[in-house]
Formats: sequence, structure tokens, C-alpha cells
Amino acid sequence: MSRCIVVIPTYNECENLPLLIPRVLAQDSEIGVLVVDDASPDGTGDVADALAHDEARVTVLHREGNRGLGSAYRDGFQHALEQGAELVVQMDADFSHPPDLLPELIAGAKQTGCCMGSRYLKGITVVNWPIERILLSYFGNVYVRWITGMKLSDTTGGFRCMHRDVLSRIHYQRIRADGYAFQIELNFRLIHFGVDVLEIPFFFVDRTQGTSKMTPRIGLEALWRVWVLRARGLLGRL
Ligand SMILES: Nc1nc2c(ncn2[C@@H]2O[C@H](COP(=O)(O)OP(=O)(O)OP(=O)(O)O)[C@@H](O)[C@H]2O)c(=O)[nH]1
Ligand SMILES: [Mg+2]
Repeated sequence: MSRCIVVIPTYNECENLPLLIPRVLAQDSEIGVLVVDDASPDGTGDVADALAHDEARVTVLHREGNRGLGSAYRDGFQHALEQGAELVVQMDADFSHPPDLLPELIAGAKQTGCCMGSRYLKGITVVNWPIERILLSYFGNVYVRWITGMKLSDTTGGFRCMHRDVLSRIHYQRIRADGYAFQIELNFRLIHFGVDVLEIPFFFVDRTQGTSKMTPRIGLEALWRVWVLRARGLLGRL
């Protein structure tokens, strides 16, 4: 059993996954990986199964007829907790979240309960994104901070390690959002429920393989959901 399970949601990541998983496992012997694949048309699920066949520290959760980052994480967290993980990490499959940061994230979470990588703690540490994408993300962050009052430098970030008690404390199963809004709501809950979040800077690098799943619908969901979060936070209905 792995003490720390890195949950990696995948949708069409067949080029990235075989390169990423060995890099993740090499960081620490206490790390295991849980891939949550939503029947990717490019066969990522089969690639993940082959990796799991060769390496006992890798498991795969296949989901059918269901899609979305938020629900993939909800199912993935539940699975990781059932497997007995003490620490749970969230990580993208596209190398935007560097595997070398994992030891620092894990050490931070052991100390405070939650440690997250931030793109905006030391200036703007985003590499290779077109300027319009950087501006959208940066001002999106300012907007979310402004509406929700969250004291975090990267309110839309999703590269983090959490202790299992933290996941229970924030009632992650109640998060309704998908897309980016899932990460925003998770961050909001961490702050709302008084979790001590340690932020550390990292260089977020744009994907070189595969394609983005970002859509206008995902962006719009984030825009309106922050108002719902603010209202529910004020009413104590989280
Ligand atoms: N299981 C599952 N994973 C998803 C889904 N949508 C996105 N992902 C995964 O979530 C992670 C983040 O998605 P990305 O496509 O990188 O989205 P992004 O980071 O907002 O966009 P770019 O990095 O610009 O491409 C990746 O590992 C995706 O494969 C989904 O519906 N289901
Ligand atoms: Mg990405």
C-alpha cells in the first residue's frame, strides 16, 4: 500500500502518460499513482492498464459514460482514501505540473495538512503560454480573489498534496463544479474550513503533447460559480 497516492485524471493523454508515470514513481518509494480515465477515445485507458500491469504501484479507475474533471477527482479521491492513502496529490497528466516538485509538496503537506504549487507567488511563473492565455489566467485569479476574498496567490491552481483528514474536513464530495471551477471550489473550501495551506512557487509549463480540454463552457462555469460560492460561504451552506 502506498502512503501517498497521486491522482491523475486523463482524457486523451496517451503520449504523456507513459512518460509521466515513471517520473512520478521515481520521486519517492512511498508514492503510488491512480489514473482516472474517462474512456479516452485515443486509448489512454489501455496505455494505463499496461503500465499498471508492469508496476504494482499503479492502479487505474475506468469510468464509462461519465466525463468531467470534477467528477473524475471526486471518484479518484474516494478510491485513494479507500486504498488507505494518508496523503493524496492532484496532478495533471500533461507535464504542466512538474513531477520534481512532488517531494516538496509532500513534505509541505506532512507539515501543514495541505501544500500547493502556485504560479503567481513569485511574479508570474508560467512558461510557453500565449500572452492572451496568461492574461486570462492571471486576471481570472484576480477576479476570483476579489469575489471570494480567498487569501491565496493561485486561486485556480490544482497541483496540491493534502492529508486525508483535510479531504474529509472540507467535504470534497459536496463539490458540484467541474472544469476549473472544481479547483476554485476546492481552494475555497480549504480556506473556508480553516486549513493551513502552504503555497510554494513552481514553473507551470504548457503542454507539448496532446490537446487542451479547456472550453468556453468551462471558463463560464468558473465565472458564475464564484458568486454561488461566495453566497454559500456567507450563508454557511458549504
Ligand atoms: N478523467 C478526465 N480527465 C480530464 C477531463 N478533462 C480533462 N482531464 C484531464 O485533466 C488534466 C487537465 O486538463 P488539461 O486539458 O490539461 O486542461 P488545462 O490544463 O486546463 O488546459 P491546457 O493545459 O491548456 O491544455 C489533464 O490531465 C486532462 O487529461 C475529463 O473529462 N475526464
Ligand atoms: Mg493542462
